[in-house]
Amino acid sequence: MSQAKVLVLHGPNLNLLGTRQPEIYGHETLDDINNRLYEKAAFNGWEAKALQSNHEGALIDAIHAARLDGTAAIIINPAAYTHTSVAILDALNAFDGKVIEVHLSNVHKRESFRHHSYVSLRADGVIAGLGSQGYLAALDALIKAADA
Ligand code: CA2
Repeated sequence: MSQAKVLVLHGPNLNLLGTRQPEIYGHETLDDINNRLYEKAAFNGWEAKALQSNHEGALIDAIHAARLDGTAAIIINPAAYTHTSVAILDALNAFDGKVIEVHLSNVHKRESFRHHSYVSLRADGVIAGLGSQGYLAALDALIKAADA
């Protein structure tokens, strides 16, 4: 059987992880997080592919590609697009697999404009406030759900 594929999408500014605002977003870089996801996926017989983009359209294109290449699930931290992007919501609504939304910070403890998420209208699960551990928890949940 072919490996289950998971696409990990990181939205705008997350390329800066580990360089600024560690009190909110932690000390790890995006590469650190992606490498841990790749390792966990491989250990469990999954294939993870990560993409960060500062451009809404690039994230949408990646979601469209995932519809066609057998991707089983998407883990997405849409960053600021969480709170603004009907276009990313629409793209995710056209994807048939599982979707887990992850936020490093607890958006509900922050400014009120971060309390609303368009992506949550589609997400099967939402994890916020666990730092980089949230991505691993999301992958863990997907693997366990597929094994169940
Ligand atoms: O908590 C999260 O993961 C967020 O998705 C992060 C977004 C923010 O707009 C969301 O409300 C919550 C911001 C990502 C910015 O990342 C940076 C990382 C390091 C330095 C500066 C920005």
